[in-house]
Amino acid sequence: MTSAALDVQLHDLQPSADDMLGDVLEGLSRQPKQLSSKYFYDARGSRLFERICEQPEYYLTRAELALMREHLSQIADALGPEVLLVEYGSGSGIKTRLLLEHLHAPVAYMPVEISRSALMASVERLADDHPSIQMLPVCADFTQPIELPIPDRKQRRTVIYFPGSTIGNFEASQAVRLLRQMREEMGENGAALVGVDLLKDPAIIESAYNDAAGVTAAFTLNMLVHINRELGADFDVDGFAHRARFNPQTERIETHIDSLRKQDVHIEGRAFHFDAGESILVEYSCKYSRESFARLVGEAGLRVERVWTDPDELFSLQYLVAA
Ligand code: AVJ
Repeated sequence: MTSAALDVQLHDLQPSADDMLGDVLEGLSRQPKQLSSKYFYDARGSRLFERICEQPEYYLTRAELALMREHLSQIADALGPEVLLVEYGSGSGIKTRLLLEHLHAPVAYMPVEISRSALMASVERLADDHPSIQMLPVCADFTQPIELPIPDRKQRRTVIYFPGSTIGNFEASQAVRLLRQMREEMGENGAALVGVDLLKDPAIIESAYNDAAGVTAAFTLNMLVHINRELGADFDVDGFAHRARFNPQTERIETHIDSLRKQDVHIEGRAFHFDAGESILVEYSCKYSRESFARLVGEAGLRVERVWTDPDELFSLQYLVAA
């Protein structure tokens, strides 16, 4: 069997395996309790996230795809020919495919992803369909500064692609840090293409994180299932509930896991007490106006060159260059 995927060279920066036990013990010792949203994503969590994207209330994915389909030729023209496309996270397929198919002679596709298996799976799917685009998978934590490998053919410009409103998971100060790092990695002549969910009627936003079928609730509580399996904890999942509310002051969805009763949870011989109603903060999903995102970007030494949106202005794709 011959396959383009077999020739793909992995650029392994050997990201330090995250210390899940240390992290979880520390987060549950805080007041209020807090756990990182990265612990949603075991195999089941990733499947549940894909199902969230299909729920009628979760407009983000549909709106982002719609705006891309509508504006692809403009997007490709803005990026220009012979780009090195660097993606933060491994391309979940369809959006990345759309871009690669419409870009003008891209020199290489470089997903940066901490999970070696997710990284290689995504590249293998793309390699056979795009034999003329060099696949340069980088195993690394994209939140840390990285030295990008050099493609065989020299790029005219480096473009960092960060779709899906993942930027919304970062608090403002962290988001600025990440944008500054993007500016470093893309260079003076580079650009970034960032998917950003827009502020809108809070009822629409809240329902996206509280779908009627309960998929988001299952996704949220799966974090406890994941921690039980990975760390031998004894969370009684039925004793907790998902709660996602839009905070109008901070303009973000704040997702919590609430304890339904007074209870204790044990991890590695340590006990963590929960009062009835006590919660664990597990995720922020920040929403931006065009103005508030432009301000954020400005703090990172970037400026917004173009914004594409879907017809209902639910979601935006922001094209950023050095200020
Ligand atoms: C993948 C981070 C963009 O915040 O909307 C979806 C994750 N959480 N439903 C988001 C998520 C609950 C999602 N991001």
